[in-house]
Amino acid sequence: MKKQVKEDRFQGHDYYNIDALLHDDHKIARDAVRSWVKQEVSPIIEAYSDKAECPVHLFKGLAEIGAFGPSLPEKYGGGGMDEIAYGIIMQELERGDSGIRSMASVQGSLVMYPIYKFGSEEQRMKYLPKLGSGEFIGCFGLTEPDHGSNPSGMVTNIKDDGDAYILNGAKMWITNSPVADIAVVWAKDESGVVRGLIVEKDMKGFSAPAIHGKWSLRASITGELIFEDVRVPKSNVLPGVSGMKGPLSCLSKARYGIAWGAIGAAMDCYDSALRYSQERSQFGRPIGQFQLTQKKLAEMITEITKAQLLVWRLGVLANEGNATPAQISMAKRNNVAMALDVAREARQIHGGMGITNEYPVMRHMMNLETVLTYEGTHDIHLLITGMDVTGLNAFS
Ligand code: TGC
Ligand code: FAD
Repeated sequence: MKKQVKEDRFQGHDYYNIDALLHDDHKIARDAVRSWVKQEVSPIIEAYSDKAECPVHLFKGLAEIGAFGPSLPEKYGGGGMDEIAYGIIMQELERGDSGIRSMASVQGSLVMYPIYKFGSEEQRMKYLPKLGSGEFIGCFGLTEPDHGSNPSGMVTNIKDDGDAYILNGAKMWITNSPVADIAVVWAKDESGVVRGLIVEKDMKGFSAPAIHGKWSLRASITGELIFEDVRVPKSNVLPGVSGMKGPLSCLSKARYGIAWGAIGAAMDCYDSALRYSQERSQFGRPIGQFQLTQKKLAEMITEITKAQLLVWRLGVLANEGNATPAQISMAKRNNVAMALDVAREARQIHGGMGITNEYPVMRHMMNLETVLTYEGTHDIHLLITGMDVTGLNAFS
């Protein structure tokens, strides 16, 4: 017999009436994405996570709701909205699943953004409309097998060959790579300067095998990028940037979205735990009546509220063009760790049921282990804050 899909009873939580700080456009975007997630993601996400498969059919729907590059100009396939709208959309997607938010983060912030920001007009017009509409899937290759937290040590390289470059090397842990049509790849030129290239899937010598065996982000597909003498036309090099500033600027854009996204996962765990605490009885009363359960729930909503205020202010700064990379690091680190703590506490409130896929908490908890690591680990972001406040660099 086919298993009945449980109804998604999620309700948003806004303890400090942060809604009053939002514009109508923000609330419209939030409500539209929330109902899309209830309709398209919640009914299938446990099954896709269970079989460790990416629901690639959702790329088109994500495009239709404007999840790819919400704050990029409409002319270039974006949504033409502000940074707060971008954040709220990521929050609602990650409420569904971190892997679904990842699909949007990579496409919008790590592929469309560098082509928009650093690409030629020809590159923009060739790739951005197709990426924005979901016709093309993109991926972002920075991390290498031996260079994760320290991407500037990368060994992937390009050598001049007339009207093209010859690309060699390998990238590791690349979201969407096995299903991608194009990859934005960061490689060193013969002078050791980092350049960005757009590599197309059919280029000879390029392959993107999948990585299997993940216990986290199971509904997201992850792979490698392998380049064996790939001839990349010079017209595919991003002309507008050289050096680590290129990839790191993209990371700032994506980390900002993750700072919002993590709140979505936390809210879903809190919402499920709150409802469970009211519906589940032990010792003749709802478990929510026990002080120890109330302590967990009270601390969860306190931390969620603090995180909401943090990203709201960060969003205002981002809209003014004043959010610094270090401020973004602080928010990414704080909010992802907060969400993981909330997921762990919510798991306890659900008792044994918390480890099953009847409830979303264990899936969020496992996903958040990746989110804590990618886009800069928890400790790397701490060191970025440390460097910002002391002026002393712990990395060199
Ligand atoms: P450093 O010497 O500090 O800086 C080089 C240049 O870049 C500038 N910069 C930034 N610009 C924008 N945003 C940022 N976040 C920036 N950080 C630095 C900087 O001002 C400088 O500019 P200029 O003009 O002086 O040249 O660079 P470094 O190589 O020493 O970097 C240090 C460190 C450790 C902070 C950096 O390497 C780092 O952040 N490491 C973490 C690696 C990381 O986050 N990898 C993520 C890979 S992508 C990913 O995980 C995608 S998952 C997607 C998904 O599925 O959702
Ligand atoms: P390492 O850098 O080897 O770190 C291992 C440990 O050492 C960590 O705890 C780290 O904090 C610690 N450490 C390292 N250096 C220091 C230091 N100086 N001081 C203190 N502690 C330190 N990358 C991409 O380019 N594109 C993608 O699309 C992408 N998607 C991903 C999807 C998934 C599912 C995962 C798991 C990763 C993805 N990544 C992607 C890679 C991700 O960004 C890296 O995993 C991350 O940056 C950490 O690198 P690493 O795994 O090599 O760990």
